[in-house]
Amino acid sequence: MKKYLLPLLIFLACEGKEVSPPAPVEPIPSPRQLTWHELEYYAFVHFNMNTFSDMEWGMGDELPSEFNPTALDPRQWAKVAKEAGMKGIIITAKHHDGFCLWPSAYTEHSVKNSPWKDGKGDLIRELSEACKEYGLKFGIYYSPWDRNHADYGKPEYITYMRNQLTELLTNYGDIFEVWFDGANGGDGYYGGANEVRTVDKLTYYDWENTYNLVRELQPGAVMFSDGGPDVRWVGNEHGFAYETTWGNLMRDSVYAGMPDYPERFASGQENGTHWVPAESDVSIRPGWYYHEYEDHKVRTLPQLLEIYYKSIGQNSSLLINFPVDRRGLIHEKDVEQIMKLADKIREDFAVDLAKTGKVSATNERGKGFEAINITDEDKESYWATEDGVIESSIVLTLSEPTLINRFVAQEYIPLGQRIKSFTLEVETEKGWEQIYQGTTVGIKRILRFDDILAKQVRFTITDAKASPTISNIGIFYAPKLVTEPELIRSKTGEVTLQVPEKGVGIYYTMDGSEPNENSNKYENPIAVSEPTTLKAMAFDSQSGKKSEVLVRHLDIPKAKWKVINQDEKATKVIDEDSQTFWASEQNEVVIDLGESITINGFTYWPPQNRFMSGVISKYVFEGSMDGKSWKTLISGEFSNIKNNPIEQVVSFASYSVRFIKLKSLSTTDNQPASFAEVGVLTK
Ligand code: FUL
Repeated sequence: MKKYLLPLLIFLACEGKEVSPPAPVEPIPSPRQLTWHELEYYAFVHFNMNTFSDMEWGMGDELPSEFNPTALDPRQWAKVAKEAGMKGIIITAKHHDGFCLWPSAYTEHSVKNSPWKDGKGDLIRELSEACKEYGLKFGIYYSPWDRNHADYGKPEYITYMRNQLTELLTNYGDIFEVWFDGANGGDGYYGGANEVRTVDKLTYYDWENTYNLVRELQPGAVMFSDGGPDVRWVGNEHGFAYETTWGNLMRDSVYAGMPDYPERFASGQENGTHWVPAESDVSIRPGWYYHEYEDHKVRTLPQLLEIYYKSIGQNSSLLINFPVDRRGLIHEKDVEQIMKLADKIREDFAVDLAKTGKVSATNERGKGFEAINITDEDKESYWATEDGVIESSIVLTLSEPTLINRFVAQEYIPLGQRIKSFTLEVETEKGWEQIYQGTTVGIKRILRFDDILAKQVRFTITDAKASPTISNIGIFYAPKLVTEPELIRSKTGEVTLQVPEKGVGIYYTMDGSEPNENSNKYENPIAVSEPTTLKAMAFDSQSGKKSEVLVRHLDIPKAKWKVINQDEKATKVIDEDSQTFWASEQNEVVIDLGESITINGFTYWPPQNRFMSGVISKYVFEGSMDGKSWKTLISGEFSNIKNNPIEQVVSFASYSVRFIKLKSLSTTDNQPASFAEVGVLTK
């Protein structure tokens, strides 16, 4: 008996010893934030007055009678979101123009005075019920900025805002997220029907008490704004988080609508004091609201996939917006694209190769924290190292050499975000090769790399705040996509088409028909001398796979155009390249079209560089026959252009001109107006 005692004691000591979990690294997520993290992917819907006024930011003087959807069906929205794999919907209950989608008792500016359902409708109720029916969470977007309300800017408006929030948060069941938009017209560049322009965004809204109200009425809801308090803006409207993305934030230094927020806080902060994770918001079209002229600009599958990998794959949640159309439906094209994304994500992550291999680690904390926990289905089980052991590796040995190109890692975030840097190595026939070096991991990190035939994969944590904790690792092979052609046009009107992959053919049409592999094969640049719709696709004859179709409406060429301003760099305004720009000290650009032309609109690309100085927010567009006497053809504002610097398309009644002038009345940063590209519409 004695001879067995010692080994038995050793066995019990090793196997049975309870090991305590690693101490948390503060800050850590609250239970409501952990529930929210699970959602990962959900929908935004922008639908209200702007849908009917064709604007991005209404002025607040629109009439409720304009709100008149013909086939409104929130159940269609819920069905689409559900089938796309999204977990909830957030609706613009009130946008900057102040129009309310529910019959608020505190304003006349709502659905109750619209023709929709004879004023008896309540869209917030209908959508909340549709979400329930489809098993989706329901969230509310509420714009603090209000261009309609007469008290905006005064203390009375804060009472109004809280009364409305009380309506929204008590009458429609559980709310998972309250979205407070920080936009406020850029501090003085805009005006509205009734607003006073002098609010101090730091103090005016008395956020603390508004937050308390939301907590009291919906304790389970997270609140979103630039600075949280629970979820933060990712700092851009492209839907991209960053290589380094922390859940931590110096929350007390941030407030909603801070002008320098993107530069300072969008990535979070390694030493941030509070857990305020990132949410990436992006629209499926260039604008947030529906505009018919964007029907051919719905994001392509490669673009949507890029968004998926740069948001969910970089420690952020993803909020994709549907600009519901005037019927009150998610447009067919948007449905088609979001379903393609859903299918592709399913395809990319269909088989987890990590699950079929063997797992080992250079260090294990002990019982309950073994490496094997990273491949089980239980998100509560995780691998951890002993205290003080930071540099450590997980090795996954595949059952046979296998082609891979995706790697997923997830930290066990209830104990805080810990990893500061890591590497990924792959063992091939030729030995070990480092294929990735990165910084943060967080709730989920997805790495993409070229196809590689792997025998083993090694994930090494090279630096962390404390012993790392990993709840999941995955290895995948994502089949290739054929990317649609890119179109480049020269000043003379010539069009070049190109694709990144070699050996892929490009086919196009110029008569509006859908291109296929039997259409014109692109060989040399195409001369396009009049307004034309060009459609092109790429076809990989080896795999038989096709790209999506590129659709571009090309207007007249700029061959004869000359910029009149005396600065040789000014030609950048008409070089057909939106990446180059010119800043005008006179805050205007004057262009000679070389002949008299009937135009019915103009286009403006703001500068696309990182700092985007001189983005025009208010403009006047003039026309002239002789370059001396000018007529104003249209004036107005470019709404939301700072956060969403897309091409602006402005239409007006036809007019014959030889000269055009785009004049800036204000820019978003008070710097001289910058022009990346100016064009005209003639069709
Ligand atoms: C921005 C707003 O100004 C846009 O109109 C849109 O609602 C977007 C989601 O947030 O700040």
